[in-house]
Amino acid sequence: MADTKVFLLDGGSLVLDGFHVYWNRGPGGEIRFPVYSILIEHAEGRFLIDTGYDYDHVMKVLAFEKPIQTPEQTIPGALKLLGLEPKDIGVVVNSHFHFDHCGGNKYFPHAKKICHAKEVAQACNPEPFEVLGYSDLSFSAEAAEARGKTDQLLPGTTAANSRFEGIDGDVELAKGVHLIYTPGHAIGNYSLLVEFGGRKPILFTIDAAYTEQSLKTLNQASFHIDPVAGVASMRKLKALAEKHGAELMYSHDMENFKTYKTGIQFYG
Ligand code: 5PN
Ligand code: ZN
Ligand code: ZN
Repeated sequence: MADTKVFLLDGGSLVLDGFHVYWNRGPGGEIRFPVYSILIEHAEGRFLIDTGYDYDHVMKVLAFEKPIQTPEQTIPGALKLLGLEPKDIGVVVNSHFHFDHCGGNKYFPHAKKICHAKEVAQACNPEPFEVLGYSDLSFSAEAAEARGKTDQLLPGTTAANSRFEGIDGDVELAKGVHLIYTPGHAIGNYSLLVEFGGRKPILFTIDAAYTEQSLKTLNQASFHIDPVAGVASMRKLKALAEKHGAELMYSHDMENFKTYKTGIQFYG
């Protein structure tokens, strides 16, 4: 059986204030942070976890986040570095539907799509304080229609080819690839644990903990639906990393990201 490989697709960067990254703690001031997607080459298929942000969407709706994204940092561009095209991806999983995790979904009408069972409904009808987070609706004809934003849909995106299979709780996506239910940041947030034949596991916190500092201090981002659940999810991740002897990797931590393998380098 072929060994599992994990590639990180660099998706560019954004800026937030320190009080958004570190809720009620700060310090304030601009923090530029990375956005990336996770490609898993597995004996059971090619799985893409998240699809980054769409530059034009961010410039139109959240220009204050100052996006920087080269052509190689778009989803098609990052796949091309690996000699791949969107059609080569069989399964797309979204950790949640904040705009910086679903912006490239539009390139995968052919793929099987998976998310938490409550996440599409949340994008269709977000809490008032979640509206900006769930602002890119190009991933789902259903959500775009529910929010009156069908202008965001790429021609060819239909209810049928943007449908999601809903899951709940911890789920083994493929052998040794575990989706870890970590609600709080989003109603249906997932983290990801990947086991390998020849190296220690990697636990991707995704947005349950933006940075190493977030997890260390149990201090989540200011964007969340249930902060108490968010703290419990961070404790769950700490315990899981300990149990598996896993290396922790964070979703939006520039200092750590600079040490991560990207492009043609991989884990596995
Ligand atoms: C990067 C970023 N910026 C704004 C929001 C938001 O309003 O909810 C989630 C989120 C983000 O991840
Ligand atoms: Zn998020
Ligand atoms: Zn995020």
